[in-house]
Amino acid sequence: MTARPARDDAVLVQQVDGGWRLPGIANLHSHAFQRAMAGLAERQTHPEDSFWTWRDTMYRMAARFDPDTLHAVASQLYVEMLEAGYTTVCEFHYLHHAPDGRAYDDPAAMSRALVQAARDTGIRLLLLPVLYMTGGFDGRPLGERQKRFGHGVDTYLRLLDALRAEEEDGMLRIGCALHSLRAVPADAMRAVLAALPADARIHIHVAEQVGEVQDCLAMRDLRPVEWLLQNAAVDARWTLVHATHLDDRELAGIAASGATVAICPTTEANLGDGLFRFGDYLAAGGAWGIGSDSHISVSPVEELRWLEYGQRLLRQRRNIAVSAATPSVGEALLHGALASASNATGFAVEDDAIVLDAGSPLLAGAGAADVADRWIFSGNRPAVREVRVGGRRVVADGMHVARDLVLPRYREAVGRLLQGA
Ligand code: NGQ
Ligand code: ZN
Repeated sequence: MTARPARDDAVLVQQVDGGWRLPGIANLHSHAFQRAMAGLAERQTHPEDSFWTWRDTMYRMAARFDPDTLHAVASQLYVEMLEAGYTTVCEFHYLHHAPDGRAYDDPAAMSRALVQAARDTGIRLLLLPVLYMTGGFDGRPLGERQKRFGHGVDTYLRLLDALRAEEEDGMLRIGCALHSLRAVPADAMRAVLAALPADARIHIHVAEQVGEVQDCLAMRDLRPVEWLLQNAAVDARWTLVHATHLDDRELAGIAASGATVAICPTTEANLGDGLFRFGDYLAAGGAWGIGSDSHISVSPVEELRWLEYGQRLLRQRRNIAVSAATPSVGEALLHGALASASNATGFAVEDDAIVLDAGSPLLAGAGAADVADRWIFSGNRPAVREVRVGGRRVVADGMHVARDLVLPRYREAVGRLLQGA
């Protein structure tokens, strides 16, 4: 399979009655449950707070979920995504079992909660059940709080099979996620990849933290992306999540492979990961998209804006994400994110559209040529007025049609999750 070419020549913005129509945006990386702890990990817990101390806080929250609370939180999240202009979500799902690690009576119960949330809200879902086996590159067993994430290769493949029976009408697909190289031994990775259908989408976290690069070098003699490119047939079916710490060869290798990098700028900033080498990667012709990951922000505007701003701050220059064909940064960013969507998600999403409100002050006097820049780079008022997914109108007047049903259930679920926290 080859990557589809960037759609710089495609019409991006169309004027419609009372607004500006754009294609829907794919959210390439989500851990839905983390929406319930957005803003709750911003207090010092240790003088050297880091990604790893955040992870302890996150694990404490992860331990409290059951299928019911997961459904309530994911439904609210997907409402927020749709209202913000995301029409497809790739759900990187690893809260599989009960907190003590035992499978639920239905081993797919937690996955089904996410499927139900997507159906209830009308977002397209690429569900990526995650294979998670070890607590580190050295193969150590899962920690107490990681037990509910764990699978063997056989039970994992059975989960994928059970869920594939649910695939339907272009709204739900099942892919495969490998949590990370530290969580999946090499032989298990090979066994799972060999068992997947030829067109399965494969997502993996890689090289997000310097510590992970160092551990990989120590245990496997190669950097994580280097190891992955040498040990798996990485191609356009693959999405590499974060890929923050790359040397020049790794960066060129990903770009040449046709894989998509899922960049999650607000989460990567929040967690102190580092800056993805976006300018260099664009120059190498690499495919990329965005993800809201931990959902401290649920806004394609903010992800794209900070993707560009990170490079401006780094390079002390302006207008980085442009091409000869597209001098508008906003348009070039949207084109880039759109170009990777079908490879990364497996959906052809031509039917999905969002309409920006022509009456919004940030679009006063706008013409088709500057709508994208104004949307991405001015202010913070939500401008999405209407959203259609697969022909169904799910957002009208800026509000999701099920907003009032979903929010009370979310409030109640968060109340339960935080009780005694
Ligand atoms: C996750 N999230 O799986 O939710 C990870 C943290 C880990 C991000 N890296 C846990 N943003 O990587 O071990
Ligand atoms: Zn993630």
